[in-house]
Amino acid sequence: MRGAHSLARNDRDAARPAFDVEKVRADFPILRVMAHGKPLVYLDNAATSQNPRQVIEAESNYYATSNSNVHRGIHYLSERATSAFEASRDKARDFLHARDRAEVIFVRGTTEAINLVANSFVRPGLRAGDEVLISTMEHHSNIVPWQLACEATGAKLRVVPINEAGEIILSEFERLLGPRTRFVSLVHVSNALGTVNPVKQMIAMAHAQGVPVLLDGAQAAPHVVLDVQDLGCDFYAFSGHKAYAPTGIGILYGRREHLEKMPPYQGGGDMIRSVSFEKTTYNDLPHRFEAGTPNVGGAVGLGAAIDYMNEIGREAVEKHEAGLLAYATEKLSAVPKLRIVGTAKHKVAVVSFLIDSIHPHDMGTILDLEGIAIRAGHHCTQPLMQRFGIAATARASFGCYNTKEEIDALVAGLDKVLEVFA
Ligand code: C6P
Repeated sequence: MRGAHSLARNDRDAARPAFDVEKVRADFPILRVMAHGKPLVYLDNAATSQNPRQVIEAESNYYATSNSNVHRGIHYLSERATSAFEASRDKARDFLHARDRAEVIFVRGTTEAINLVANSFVRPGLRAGDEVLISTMEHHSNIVPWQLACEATGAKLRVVPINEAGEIILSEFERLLGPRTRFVSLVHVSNALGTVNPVKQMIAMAHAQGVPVLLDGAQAAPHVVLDVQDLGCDFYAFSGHKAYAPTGIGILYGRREHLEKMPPYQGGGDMIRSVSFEKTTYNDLPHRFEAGTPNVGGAVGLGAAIDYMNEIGREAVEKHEAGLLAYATEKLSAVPKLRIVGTAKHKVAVVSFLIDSIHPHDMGTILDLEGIAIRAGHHCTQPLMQRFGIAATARASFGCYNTKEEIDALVAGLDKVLEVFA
């Protein structure tokens, strides 16, 4: 993912002061919360990351000075709201390195983005016997929309297997990409394992067979420098709330040539050009896919989160998080009876683990009393859990503000877990 885009970013990184995690932590008011009387150790960033004050202030400032509906009014506030909303679209375009702002659609999050593509791009062309290809490590959001589309059309859902480390088996992907494959939908980074998939290579393989590809970028967006043109994907989806932005806002990127051919997903205000009872004509891209009043405040917050990530330096954060992953892997591996689930060569800072037969929910509860927030459960990846013959894992997932001291706190918390279950 290196091009002129990244070079410009490298220049910006060189001019920036060195990454200072304490300075970053000071930007996140919630990190000062005491949980059960203990300093909060927030290690559930894959579920939802926290917002820096720059994002909270941008959103609150929007409501204090500009709140209005967008694209509709001709008054002062409406113009301010519209320009703030559209400025965030431009930031999202730069963040993804999309060619054209018309390719950037505001949605509620990854789930809505995938459903939009399943219903509007894939389903109308699916016939009985056609195939949609996904992988074993998909989140339910990237399984169920395809099952619904397949059930409605008689198409088949095919699933690429993974190895014990939690990596997609590329030879199987190649084998499953057949003449009936109509669409491929893949997770860029696994939420449950942390695996970074070789998506650029997989997209090239799919395109060689003429098959378009969607990437579920929910877990990649906050951690990996993105360039949708370099990746070559047809669609890319992510949620703001996992990337230091508010909940209820996300982005669907789609190549213009696809979006132009797609029927609207939802009907309503703003997505039309003219309406009569006889015939309705639709608005231009991207508004055609943004029916109804959007989450303007959320979009403003997402724009501020993108500014924030750029300001602290995306490459610097990647490096910081790689250090956390290496440290967490080493320290957790030394905990007696602990087994890491997901040991791919390329991972982001997500560590799923099991300790003996202790239920992950019990671990989560004991850690919570120590002020440590992790996630325990199937992580909305039940088929992946089945692949490993388990029902759930405990998962620590890290963000730009986490520290090695917090990993030490997690390990100390796990010692308590072991004591309780001794
Ligand atoms: N994963 C987790 O704790 P939404 O809910 O639409 O913002 O994101 C859904 C989603 C889609 N794909 C991946 C890879 C995801 O990780 C998620 C959300 C959270 O892992 C909640 S289950």
